[in-house]
Amino acid sequence: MRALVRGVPDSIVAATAAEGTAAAIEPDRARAQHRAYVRALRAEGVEVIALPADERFPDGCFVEDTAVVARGHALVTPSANPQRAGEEGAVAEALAGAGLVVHRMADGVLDGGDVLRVGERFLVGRTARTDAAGARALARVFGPLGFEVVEVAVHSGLHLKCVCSAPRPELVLRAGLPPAAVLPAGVECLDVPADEAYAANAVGVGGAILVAAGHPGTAAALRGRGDRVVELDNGELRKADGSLTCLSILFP
Ligand code: CIR
Repeated sequence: MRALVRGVPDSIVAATAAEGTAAAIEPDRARAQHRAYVRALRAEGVEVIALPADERFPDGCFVEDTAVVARGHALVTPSANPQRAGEEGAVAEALAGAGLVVHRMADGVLDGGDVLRVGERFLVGRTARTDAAGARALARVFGPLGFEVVEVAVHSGLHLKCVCSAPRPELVLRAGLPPAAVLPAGVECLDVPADEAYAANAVGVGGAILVAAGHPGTAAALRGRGDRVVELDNGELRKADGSLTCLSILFP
């Protein structure tokens, strides 16, 4: 497995944050948390491709939003957030350098944080960041590669994956969404405790699941099922509405 990540700039204090909390970020602490995330990926055998921080992009470390990757192809996705315009340039170059076929969108917007891959299906959240044209672009690129694209209405929050993830292909961790009806047969849902919605965003790598620290119910539920859980403090990046999946683009 490989992971593309991007460093945390000092300008992260100007990152977009719904609650206006980014200004309270301590960049050095955020960088330390980001380094711990990268160390955890490496510890699970992931080869990390690290782009340097770019001060022009306060939200740049949240690389997940800039591309969707599967089966050797990458769809590079422009953001509806004007402050994030241009982030995708260096990401596209790096993905092409890693040997992926890179596709661009002719129109529309999409954030990777709205795209949940579950097996051969992409669930795409319709949010302020992802429109119908974005969802169509996803289907255009990944349909011929064997994927089905299913839209999911998201009525609150930034992205679909703020409340769910698929840390293993047959396991969806969720806090409300997605509805079970949109999941492929054989996929199991694990609902996180009501007061641990943030922990529904977890990363499966190697033999482990990376979970945001401070969510003991979620960690215990996963451990109880036999999963190895690595807890990571993501508190500074969370102040900019970041979660764990958003810090990397994972591909074989
Ligand atoms: C933004 O508003 O775009 C960033 N501050 C946070 C992006 C988080 N992305 C993600 O969870 N996929």
